[in-house]
Amino acid sequence: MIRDPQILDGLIGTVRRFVRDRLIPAEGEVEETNAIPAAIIDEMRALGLFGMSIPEEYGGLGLTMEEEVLVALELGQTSAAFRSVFGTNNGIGAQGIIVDGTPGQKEYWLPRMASGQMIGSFALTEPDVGSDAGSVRTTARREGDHYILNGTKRYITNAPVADVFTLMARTGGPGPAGVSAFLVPADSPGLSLGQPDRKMGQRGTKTCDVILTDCRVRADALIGGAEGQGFKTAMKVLNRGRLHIAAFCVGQAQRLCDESVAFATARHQFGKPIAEHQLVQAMLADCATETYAGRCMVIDAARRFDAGERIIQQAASCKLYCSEMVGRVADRAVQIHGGAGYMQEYPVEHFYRDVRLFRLYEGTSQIQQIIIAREMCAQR
Ligand code: COS
Repeated sequence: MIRDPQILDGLIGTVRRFVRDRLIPAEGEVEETNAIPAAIIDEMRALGLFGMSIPEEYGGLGLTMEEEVLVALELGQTSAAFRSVFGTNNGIGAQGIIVDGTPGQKEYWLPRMASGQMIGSFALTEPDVGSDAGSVRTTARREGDHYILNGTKRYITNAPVADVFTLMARTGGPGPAGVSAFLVPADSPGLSLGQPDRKMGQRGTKTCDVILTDCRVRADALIGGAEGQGFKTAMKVLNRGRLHIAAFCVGQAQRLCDESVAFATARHQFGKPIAEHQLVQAMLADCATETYAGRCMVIDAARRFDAGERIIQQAASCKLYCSEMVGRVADRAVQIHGGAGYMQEYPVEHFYRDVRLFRLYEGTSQIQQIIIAREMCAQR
């Protein structure tokens, strides 16, 4: 659903110019320094990028899913690390509060996240808990007006800079029904951070462990004020997050197509641009076709989301297809560039490493397949 096409066009135009004029030129610096320049983070705040998906009543732009997907298609056209700066505030770090938070939790946290004054992060994964998200081992024990949390959360995006974590911990018996979601301030007594993770790609993105040792949080930190709802909150957050990631993958694929065309038309072999050789044309055509297919499916699923349809299957299909697709596109882009594609002077080199993560986080491809097949069978 697009509320006002003119306003959305204005926003998309602004994001497109920001990506082209500010972010793409800074990609090399981010690769070198493994950090996003502070001036760029300030500009992101000024543009309202931290609060795109936060409702307007809490100071955000209140984008619908379709609008968010269209913006993500633009943001995807530069290094993924830039998105990670504000990605958790729009996505997994804020959506738990938006979908299941109490009015008090919304009023306190959302305006601060929308302005970018505070960073929200999402802490589900643990050293021994990944795909089997319902088996969370971190515990939360009620003690008077507080909960005492113990456990370790792993590979947590934006943990080094976060002000608050949407954190899943066990308050009840085994399985998903025993999991609760908490809003844990980063300065809570007993919370500490691990060393920064050293990753294959997406340089500039900050991740590390979050360690809870008798960490005390107030009882009103429980999202929605009800125990045992945390797994469902996490799943609802991921439904939306998976659509966003899928759209972002399509943006990345589009950039890879553009880089490949630019290279293939400029590079001459056998007396003509390599873009005029049919085997290169085949690779370009496959990239463009798959990118277009991804674009169509994410927009369709986003419209269904906005219409209130159950989109668990579609979100998983989009995440599965688009993350696998951008991997194929990145592989072909490197192939089209030949030896140059292996060199750091060309952006396809780091895009190739960066996009590998999309098949892993917010649910691996195999988890998406399980979700899709389960939904198909449940509908019979
Ligand atoms: N949306 C809404 N509700 C959902 C849901 C979804 N996508 N998936 C499950 N639920 C609900 C179920 O309806 C069920 O509710 P009831 O108890 O009322 O019936 C409840 O949650 C438990 O679901 P289920 O029994 O399916 O739990 P499982 O342990 O079998 O879950 C999967 C399996 C694979 C779906 C889940 O563990 C998962 O998504 N894993 C991947 C986690 C992930 O993405 N990790 C990445 C880290 S975050 S960056």
